Amino acid sequence: MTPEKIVILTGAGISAESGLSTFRDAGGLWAQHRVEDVATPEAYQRDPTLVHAFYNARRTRAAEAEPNAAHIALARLEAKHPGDVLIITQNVDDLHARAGSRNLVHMHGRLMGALCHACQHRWPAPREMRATDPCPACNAAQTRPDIVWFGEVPYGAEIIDPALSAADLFVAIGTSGNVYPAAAYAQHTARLGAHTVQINLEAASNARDFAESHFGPATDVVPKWVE
Ligand code: BV8
Repeated sequence: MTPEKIVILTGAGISAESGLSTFRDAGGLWAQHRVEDVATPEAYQRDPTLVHAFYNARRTRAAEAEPNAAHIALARLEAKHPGDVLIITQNVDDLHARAGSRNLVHMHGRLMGALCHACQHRWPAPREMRATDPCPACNAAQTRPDIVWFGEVPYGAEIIDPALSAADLFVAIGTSGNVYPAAAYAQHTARLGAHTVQINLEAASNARDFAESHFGPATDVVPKWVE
């Protein structure tokens, strides 16, 4: 029998019970900061100090957070079906990796990475990053977090696109379905014949693209779904 190919898309909701803020829930990050001020390349050009303050604070909180039962259950699923499970995360924390997931794409980048805006060299982020930190490769003082901001091209298309095309099962966990291209993956895989499942607190914006829904906290629902 051909093993089932499973693609899992995760969003901020899976890390909420690890203590990390979501974006669009009441009191979420976008209620406290304007996207245009902190999460666009234009914001970085205009006020790099403000942008770094936003990401430095989130990096500190992410470093102090621990993977929860949902991250751990997904790592267990991958261990049970090696080579057949891909996790695509929109999250910039490192909780999936710390839970043990290996077949993992950080499509919106990583808080724990630094990127040179001038030469694209990458290196591990210091806890407190500044634009004036010199690039280890070209010495430019245009250091930024390795994050995909609005208007930039998400990472990992060379892995994501073939995996979506081959998926038998597509599962979205803890994502509101508002940010593209990730929000289009459910419709895309459904049209190609995959079974689509959402696991969330409430119906996502793209709820009509899912054949099956499970509503509840990720730490409760995901381990049960994996078993
Ligand atoms: C691009 C930085 C071109 C990282 C982020 C098509 C139509 C319309 C617009 C567009 C379009 N295509 C592109 C766009 C423009 C734009 C976009 O989507 N705009 C939207 C807002 C209209 N997209 C882009 O600019 C993207 N780039 O498209 O390039 C391209 C593409 C492909 C090929 C060539 C060219 C770049 C997007 C990058 C966005 N970066 N932020 C950071 O600072 O972290 S977005 C931000 O939103 C985060 O990255 C986050 O991951 C992402 C998604 O949010 P969610 O994870 O879903 O979080 P949210 O708070 O919304 O929802 C949480 C959910 O969890 C809720 O449903 C809640 O109920 C649930 N929940 C809460 N607690 C729990 C829970 N569930 C379970 N258990 C719980 N305990």
